Amino acid sequence: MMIALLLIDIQNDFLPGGALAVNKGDRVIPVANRLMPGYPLVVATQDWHPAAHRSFASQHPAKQVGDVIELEGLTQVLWPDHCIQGTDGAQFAPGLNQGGIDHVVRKGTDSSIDSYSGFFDNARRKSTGLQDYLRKEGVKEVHIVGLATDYCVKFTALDAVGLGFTTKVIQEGVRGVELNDGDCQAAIDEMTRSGIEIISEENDDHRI
Ligand code: VGL
Ligand code: ZN
Repeated sequence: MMIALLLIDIQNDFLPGGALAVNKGDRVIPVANRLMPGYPLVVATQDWHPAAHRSFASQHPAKQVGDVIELEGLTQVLWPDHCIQGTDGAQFAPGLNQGGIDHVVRKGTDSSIDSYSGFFDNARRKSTGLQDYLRKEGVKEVHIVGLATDYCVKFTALDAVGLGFTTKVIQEGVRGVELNDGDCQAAIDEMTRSGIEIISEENDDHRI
């Protein structure tokens, strides 16, 4: 049975010192590196925004980071400029074993809409190609690590389970933004309610 490991947005801007730093975000790197050799297929997503992406507070003069606006009819949190295409902040973490990645999916490339999920933009208007790739490879189950628990990990996992993939999130391998207290726990609860299993690295027993 084909299981893929999904590495979500393990990029410099989400690490300590980065533009949209996730607290202890760097802790997911050794977990990802340990897990990778155990999977037949490893897919990494990369947040990959144009410089004038509409999710950036800098594009809305009267607004600040953390403010919430309406964008394309959707609720949108405004972020610091991050993961701009081609910049150092958008590169994968240097400590990540990039030689172990089989396929990269870029998202957030349309300046008018955000894309938290690795599968679709937030309005589900366009797909990134991740689903087609996984189907082509015969993947039935995905295991997820990366950043951030309460945004891109959550929305990728919810889409994966909704698309019919058995979906597990490896708890030591994820860290969240926690814009508001409790956001990460709420994300874990929502994923669990949706049929996603939260497992620990040591119980990840599928290994080939
Ligand atoms: C992310 C906020 C904005 C993430 C990406 O990777 O979780 N969060 N862009
Ligand atoms: Zn982003």
